[in-house]
Amino acid sequence: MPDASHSPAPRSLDVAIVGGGLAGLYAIHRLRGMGLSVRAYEAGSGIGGTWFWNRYPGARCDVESLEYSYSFSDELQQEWKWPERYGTQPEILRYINHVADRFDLRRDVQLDTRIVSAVFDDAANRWTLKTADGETIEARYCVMAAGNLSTPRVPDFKGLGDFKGSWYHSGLWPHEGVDFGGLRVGVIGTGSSGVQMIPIIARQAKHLTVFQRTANFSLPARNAPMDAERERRHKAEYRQRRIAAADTPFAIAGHPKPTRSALDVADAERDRDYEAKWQEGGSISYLYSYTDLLVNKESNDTASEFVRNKIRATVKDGRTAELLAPKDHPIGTKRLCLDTDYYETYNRANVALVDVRSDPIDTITATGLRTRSGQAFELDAIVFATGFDAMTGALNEIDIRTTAGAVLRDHWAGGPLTYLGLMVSGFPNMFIVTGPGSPGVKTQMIASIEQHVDWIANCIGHLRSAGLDRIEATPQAEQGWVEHVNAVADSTLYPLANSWYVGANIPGKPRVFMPYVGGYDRYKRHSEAVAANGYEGFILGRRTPARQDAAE
Ligand code: N01
Repeated sequence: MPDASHSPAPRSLDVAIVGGGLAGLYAIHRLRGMGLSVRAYEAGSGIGGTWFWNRYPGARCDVESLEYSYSFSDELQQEWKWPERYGTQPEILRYINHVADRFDLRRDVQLDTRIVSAVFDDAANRWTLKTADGETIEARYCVMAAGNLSTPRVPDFKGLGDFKGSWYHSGLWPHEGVDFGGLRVGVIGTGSSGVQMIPIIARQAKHLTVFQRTANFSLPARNAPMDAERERRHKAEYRQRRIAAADTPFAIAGHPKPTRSALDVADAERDRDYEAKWQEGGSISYLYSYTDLLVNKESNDTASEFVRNKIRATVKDGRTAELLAPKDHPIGTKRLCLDTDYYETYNRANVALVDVRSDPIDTITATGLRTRSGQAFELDAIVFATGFDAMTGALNEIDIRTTAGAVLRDHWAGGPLTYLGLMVSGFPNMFIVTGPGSPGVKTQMIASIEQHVDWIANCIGHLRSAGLDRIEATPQAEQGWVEHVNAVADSTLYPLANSWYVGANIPGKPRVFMPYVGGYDRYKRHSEAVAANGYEGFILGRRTPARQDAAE
């Protein structure tokens, strides 16, 4: 009989993967294909990460479906049919589940399992992970694929516990959906999530009040059913298009590189250019109108003012239009939203916009909320579209440390430090997929995920073939990369915005520019050159005696 007083021996893996979203699933596929034992641990009760959690009304990707998909299998990209120009959340989740089945990934995903700690034993050269349920996992390498926007944040308003109605966060949406019919609803937040859900909730609710702290630029998505001819042409050129995409800053093909400054063009011609992009829909094409929209404030002003004028022309109430017209940041420096009828929604009789910049929300009451000046709003339901503890939240939630005394939360206390967004000095054999310092969130995310996972897989393959089992970023390389990431950001207009890119949405979070905005193409070339040059900036070694390795 088994002895119940003994807990089972820890599972022993080559690679433990944290997260079962797009990154974790591709990591399983790629690393398992090298003959490694891998397993992904996913907190949700289903795979899909972002697309599993963010089920709010109107949730869809704002990168076109034919681009926002895996490229690693030509059969997969040829056979999958996207019904619309932009994928809805249910459609993308269906796609992810199809990929998991098609490549037999599920057997290496453990659902409903939250990793709470990861400790690297310096002498044994192994990671030990613990789950919230007390399970222990040991692994030579750890791949953090926990997502950049996976730690939902509800602001610290007083009184939320007293609220008698229902409340929701965009990133923790009930699976059964929410019926807002006949209700007085308040939406707090006007980022990408708020902008997508507001038009739909407005159509369902008796009354909708939008509480806006910062007006955001939004462009029309111009979503439509997939055009059969367009799909056929795209699929016929898929491989070439993926190669072309890898040579662009956003990892998205099909947008001719601009050649002129916005200031080199006469006003009327510039307006015609912006109008054409406005009609075409999509954010990349608009930001690609001229070479310097993200680096020259004067050029950017022309693009920002064009959109402000569109808002003024759309929203009938002048005061509401001015409130909706962003003036505190250049267009594109906060994540540019894409919408369907967002500004038009404010012409509805049942929709009101409240400026909570000048009069912030103070208290959630039993029957609604109250602002600092004492203005009260009666609400039956509150939706927090208030964002995430971006880029660092998911990893800081895990107690990551080493027996040599390094603690990730301490190492990152002044802001995240990484080398290439892939590794952290002092934390050997721990890789991050699209972490801080990576271009991931500023690109077609799946392209960056595939590039990072391929880099990690090649790195582990290199270690194995060289008889090595340990890799660590040097503090000097990490410092150099962080300085470079900041210098690149400082050469652009991005730092002018209070965005989640700098952690501005989280009170007390150190203000550090986190994504690498030098472009996917530049990053890919650089990170691959680092590997080709013998992993410059990393220390590679061997810790495990050959005998022990053979026994594993
Ligand atoms: O979150 P956000 P999100 N009082 O942080 C406001 C991706 N995404 O979930 O700007 C009042 O952008 C906050 O105001 P401010 C995409 O990368 C993609 O919308 O901080 N308001 C802001 O308006 C995106 O960027 C897709 O002043 C408060 C809003 O809440 C990222 O996810 C769709 C507040 C938060 O906006 C995050 O988007 C959805 C307070 N105390 C998301 N605290 C697509 O692909 C915060 N706010 C389409």
